[in-house]
Amino acid sequence: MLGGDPQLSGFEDPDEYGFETRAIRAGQPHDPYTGAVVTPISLATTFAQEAVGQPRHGYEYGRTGNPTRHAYQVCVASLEGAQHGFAFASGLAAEDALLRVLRPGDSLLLGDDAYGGTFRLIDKVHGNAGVQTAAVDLTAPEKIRDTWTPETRMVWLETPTNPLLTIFDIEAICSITHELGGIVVVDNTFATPYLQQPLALGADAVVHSATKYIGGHSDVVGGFVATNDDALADHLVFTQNAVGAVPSPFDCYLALRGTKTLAVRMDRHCSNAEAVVELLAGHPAVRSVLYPGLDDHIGHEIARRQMSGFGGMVSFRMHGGRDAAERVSAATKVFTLAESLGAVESLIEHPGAMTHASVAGSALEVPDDLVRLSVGLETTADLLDDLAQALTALD
Ligand code: P1T
Repeated sequence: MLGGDPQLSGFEDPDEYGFETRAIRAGQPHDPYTGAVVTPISLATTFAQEAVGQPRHGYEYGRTGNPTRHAYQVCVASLEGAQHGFAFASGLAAEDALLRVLRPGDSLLLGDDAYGGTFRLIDKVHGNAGVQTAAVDLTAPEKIRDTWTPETRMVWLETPTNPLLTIFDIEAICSITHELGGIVVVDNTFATPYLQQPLALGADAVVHSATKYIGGHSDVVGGFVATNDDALADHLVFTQNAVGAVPSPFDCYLALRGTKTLAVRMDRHCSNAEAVVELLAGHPAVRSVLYPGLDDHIGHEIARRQMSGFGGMVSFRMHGGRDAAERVSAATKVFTLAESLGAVESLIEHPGAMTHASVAGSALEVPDDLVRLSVGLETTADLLDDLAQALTALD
């Protein structure tokens, strides 16, 4: 197998090993000449051929295939329990590659809370190409039947969703969608494969913004698709090469490096988020806290079933409306006011004005008293003190 030759790696069958071992070893053979334990950044854009049309090790041109990208693809595919993995230049590029299976006249059902850029891509780019979209409240999976038309091909969802942290029941949604003859795509960015593996629950494809927890350090933009569907994999191989939205070898190296520590980072993201939730839930300025780990979260039981932890993302609504939400977002010192999520440093933002401005006026519009936190890996007490002082500063 390319990039995973067992003789070179001493790592015969990655699937036998646990998550953390695969994150560190899958697809990453030791260098056959030096024994180097780190996959090199392979910069060559072209590869010498044995004879006309006969590449030596399967590589011919850097857009089509690259050894660093291959190692990263094998590794993250293994973590998602997938036979096939494809890296893209951004999360949206990965999404675009998947959406290109749809033809003009086809229809897509979209969970009614999702990243603003995803909605913009589906609505403005694929919408202009003739794909219809209907937003559906997937907390009631039976609504898929009510909204389904003969043109519907795909259900697309995030869980937990961005930014409302809604939980959708992947297994129930897949079972209804498959019965109706469609496919299900799950954006697993918030949960990561460490906390949730949608393919094992019936999803046909998983998509990631690797810019977030997979990269984990706010220094690489990337996207990923994992699937066990051979026809979808053929479409993705074709699209990755034909459209060319591939990540650079350096980007692949950074994302692969981040992946090695995904498990330990997620454990701390989860425990820091739980501490933050406890502080917010008892604060008089806070109207409600949105976190699937809370007993009274409407999706709590489903989250317990389909996730092994509740994640590092926390949203909350303020009693003081938009003004209070904007003021608290601008008043923290350890939490940085910025878009994005999933990295070592804690971030705070106002989704209505920032990440989700493009859903204003749509079925996906978010409340304007909402604040979103990406809880990072700093000292827990520093995070709590920082939020407490920002909330107190409102008085
Ligand atoms: O930014 P990019 O790598 O292209 O990924 C897009 C994307 C896809 N899916 C989800 C769930 C996302 O959250 C994102 C990007 N989100 C942000 C930048 C944000 O701050 O929410």
